[in-house]
Amino acid sequence: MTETPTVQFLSVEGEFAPTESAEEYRSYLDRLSETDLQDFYRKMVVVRRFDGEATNLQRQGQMALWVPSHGQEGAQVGSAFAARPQDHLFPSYREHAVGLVRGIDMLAIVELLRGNTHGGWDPTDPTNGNFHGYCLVIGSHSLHATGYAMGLQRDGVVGTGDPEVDAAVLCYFGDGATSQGDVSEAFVFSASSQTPNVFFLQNNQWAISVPVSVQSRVPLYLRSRGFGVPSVQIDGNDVLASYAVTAKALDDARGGGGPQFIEALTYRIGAHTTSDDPTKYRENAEQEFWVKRDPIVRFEKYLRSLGEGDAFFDGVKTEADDFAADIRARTLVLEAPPIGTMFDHVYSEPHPVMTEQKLWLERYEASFQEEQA
Ligand SMILES: Cc1ncc(C[n+]2csc(CCOP(=O)(O)OP(=O)(O)O)c2C)c(N)n1
Repeated sequence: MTETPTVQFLSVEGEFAPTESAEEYRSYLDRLSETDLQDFYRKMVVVRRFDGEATNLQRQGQMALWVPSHGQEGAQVGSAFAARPQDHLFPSYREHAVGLVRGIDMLAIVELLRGNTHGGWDPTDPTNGNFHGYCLVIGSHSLHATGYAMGLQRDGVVGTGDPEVDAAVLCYFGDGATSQGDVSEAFVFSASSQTPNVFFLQNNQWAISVPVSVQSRVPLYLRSRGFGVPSVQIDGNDVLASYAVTAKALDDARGGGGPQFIEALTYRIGAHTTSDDPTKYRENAEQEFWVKRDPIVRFEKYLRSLGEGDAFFDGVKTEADDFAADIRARTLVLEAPPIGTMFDHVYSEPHPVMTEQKLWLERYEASFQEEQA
């Protein structure tokens, strides 16, 4: 197995300094206008602010759990911008920035983690940008994504040569997910059928408390090659690398070139979830190393070198604060759903055991009112 160097356009200091391996992707950056670059920055800042507000809301008892995305904005925003409207995106549960780029109402993620809804948003609603539901069962959605891509193939919307018609599937998962059999099976099926899949791994270095060095003896991007799925490793904290490499992979997949695998090297700056305490298993020095590679700070330096000034950055900050305030206000007025709805989606058809359990719960709840009377 030959290792190839990591694709990177922006140095840690935010200077445009493409690595040799980035040259192949350089022309993809020509597609970007100044407004696009501003939007990359805007989305990264807004989602980080949203993420912070959601964490605060969890701490104030508005949600049982929050899953932070702080640090992974570069990988997510770049790759999501690379997708075309007709592409389908399958997230795991940390892809808040991808959801934002695809246009979902971010309150839906809060509602999901607050237990107000079972899915959060409807992926078949055209306003949700083909952004599929969050999936907490690690790696399982890689098979859903592969099945969906097989469906696109059979619908004849792959390799027609018409860029408005051809579609691909972009599937996100973490380093821990690559240890699941489901991901290996997804590689087998996508390689066998040459499906239009792009698998996007955010290697944030930890699967809760298990470091990537324990999870794999080889760099993770080499995994898929044994299945016949070509792969690239990128600097996941470089939004430009994430955009360009994903754009090419999606173009190839839509054109009938078969599946592709991208490993984005990034870092989960905070805790795995608000229930986790990384100080129990992580060294501060490691975190500091990654904080210096912050995707937002780096991209801001780059934009400033292009001539972007304070007015733009101040405007984005205000926008992000307003966004967070809106999410907070709308969260605080959410009402709990009727308790029985938890039984409604276990089976697609009515099921006698569910009906019985629902009735039991209703009687149980009513018994408190009887006691009070
Ligand atoms: C099938 C399955 N096994 C175990 C878990 C418990 N679990 C939740 S998150 C997680 C770690 C996942 O790590 P990774 O795939 O790297 O994603 P990250 O959370 O770091 O983004 C585990 C083991 C689960 N949700 N599903």
